[in-house]
Amino acid sequence: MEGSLTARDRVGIQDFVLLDAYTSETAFMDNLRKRFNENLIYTYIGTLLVSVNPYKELGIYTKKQMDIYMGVNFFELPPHIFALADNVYRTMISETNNHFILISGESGAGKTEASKKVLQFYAVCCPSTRLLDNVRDRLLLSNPVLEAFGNAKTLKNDNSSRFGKYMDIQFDHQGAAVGGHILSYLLEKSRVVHQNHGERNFHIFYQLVEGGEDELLRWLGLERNCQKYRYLIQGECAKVSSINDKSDWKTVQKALTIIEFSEKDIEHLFAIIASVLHLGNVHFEASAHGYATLNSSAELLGIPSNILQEGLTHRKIEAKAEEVLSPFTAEHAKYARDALAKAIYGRTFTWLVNKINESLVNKDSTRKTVIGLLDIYGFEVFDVNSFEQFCINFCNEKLQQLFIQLTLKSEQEEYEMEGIEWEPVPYFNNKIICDLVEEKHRGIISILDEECLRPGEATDFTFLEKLEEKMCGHPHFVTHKLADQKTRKTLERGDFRLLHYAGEVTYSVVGKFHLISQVNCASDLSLTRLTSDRFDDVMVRHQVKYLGLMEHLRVRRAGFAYRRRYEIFLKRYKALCPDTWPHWKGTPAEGVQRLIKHLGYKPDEYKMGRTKIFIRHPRTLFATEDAFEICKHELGKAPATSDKRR
Ligand code: AD9
Ligand code: MG
Repeated sequence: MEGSLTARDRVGIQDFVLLDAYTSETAFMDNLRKRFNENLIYTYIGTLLVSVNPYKELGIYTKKQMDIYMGVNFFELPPHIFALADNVYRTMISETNNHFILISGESGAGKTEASKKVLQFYAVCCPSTRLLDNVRDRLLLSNPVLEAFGNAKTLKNDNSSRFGKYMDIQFDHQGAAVGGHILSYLLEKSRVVHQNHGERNFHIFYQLVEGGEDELLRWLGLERNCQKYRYLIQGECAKVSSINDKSDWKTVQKALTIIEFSEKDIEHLFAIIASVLHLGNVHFEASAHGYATLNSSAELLGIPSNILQEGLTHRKIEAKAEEVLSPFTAEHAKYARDALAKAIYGRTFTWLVNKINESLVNKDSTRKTVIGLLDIYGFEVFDVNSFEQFCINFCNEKLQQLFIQLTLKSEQEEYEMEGIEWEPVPYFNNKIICDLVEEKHRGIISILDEECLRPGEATDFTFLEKLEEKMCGHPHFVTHKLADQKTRKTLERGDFRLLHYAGEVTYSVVGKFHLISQVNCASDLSLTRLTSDRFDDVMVRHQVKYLGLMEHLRVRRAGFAYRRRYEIFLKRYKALCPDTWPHWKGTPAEGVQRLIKHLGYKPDEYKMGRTKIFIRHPRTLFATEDAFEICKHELGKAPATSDKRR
């Protein structure tokens, strides 16, 4: 399909490993751009899939496409997320071990969409019975529910994940999906009470107000007007053209029913969501209106309103055997109100995930294997970055560390272990930044913990001073004092800067990392808005760099696309050589040597390790695999095996 020279020139190369100028970032970018212009958004680096977000429907995720990719050799068809999903699935079945798919990239890169495509592929392509159809539907429908409660419009993405999600899909020994489990991380609770300009609260609030039935809204004491609710209009963009809150509300309702939320559960759920909206409207002058909304909130939460009022406006001090109530200032009371709203929403989200998990439990206790899908929110840099960005970016830092461990590091270690001659490829190991954040007693988190244990004494600035004292001289930490020398960019007094693997981020400690209200001007918005049909050079280049794709390519290129233990390789292909068929008496390594000599492998195409054969290019293996298929077909004498790929 992409074989002829002209086609190659036009659509680029589908696997970067075959790129002639493989060390040049320009050639890498050219190839990505060429392919993108032909609507080819996927490219391989060996078994790693690189995807460029097209921001438009390409018609490449149909059932027909799924059928094309099902059970076909990974490198035989143009790169696709379905090829990756299929490859992982077949390998899981043939090797009966667990696998996971790690999706990485900046906010808006397409991680969540990719994870949904993988799930859809399994839902359609795995064998199923009537009983299991239930599990399949619930797995699929957990998505719109979690997205309604955990996603929001941000400046970067109209459907940005504001929590991390790890999903296990469990399969039985026949490969049917029999259950699942979801872990959620780091829900961005601060969004419930505050949104930056141009951003929204979680989708579910707008869905309820726009789409909720009249009767329901009446019962919840809500008006059909987002502008009436303080928590919904901080970003001044309650309406988003790409989002239809009304129809999304219907989808979520249907999904909740199929996941088997009872009517009571659903009632409670929306009573709590509405109570948060009412809470947001509580203000602390004793006006009649203020108390009315407080009463609505208390009623929906099922607590007496005087208790709620007291809790929001007073601090309880325990002195000797007595409890004394001391009144808050209005400012403190607002803080208490927002803290309560965040806590309520956070707990509701946890409850929701638990309920979904109950419905995904695999009732059959027989042995199962798992494919894990990790989709977290991407690396974030705003004008003002708070504790939440710090957590998100640290999470991405750890993910990058895992990626390095699994690809660059383990690949090179395997060559060493197998005694394969190898010129190590240098790469940036971000462990130094992970340590800076998480090291016991010395990392930023430990120092923050210590400071939090000194209430009354510790302030934002004592925290910053401690950081400066302990981190001084660290190559990835910049204080405002050193900012000029190191990066030539100044920092405010309450800031520190981390040089992350993905770029520099300045964090503000004011309010000890509390969210700082920030107003972005409208021009910032149009800068950040992404459009289809445009290959954004700067953005793509940045990600190629920070995901370490060039290093990855160098390791792959210098390395071997395929490796297999001698006994497994011999077992599969021994019918191709009269000396090894039907039985080989010598060692498996000798058998493989004899076999590949017979097949005509050239010396630069392979290497013999201690326990495995390493094959440089997929095409060598394809030729062997084709010969095997013909042999199996024509002679009917090949060993029986269900796995086409290996
Ligand atoms: V964030 O870190 O959660 O803010 P993601 O998850 O990386 O981010 P997402 O998958 O939500 O990004 O993609 C953003 C938008 O890009 C989607 O809403 C789609 O409009 C668009 N998108 C993403 N992938 C594809 C695709 N394969 N085809 C077409 C796509 N559009
Ligand atoms: Mg996402």
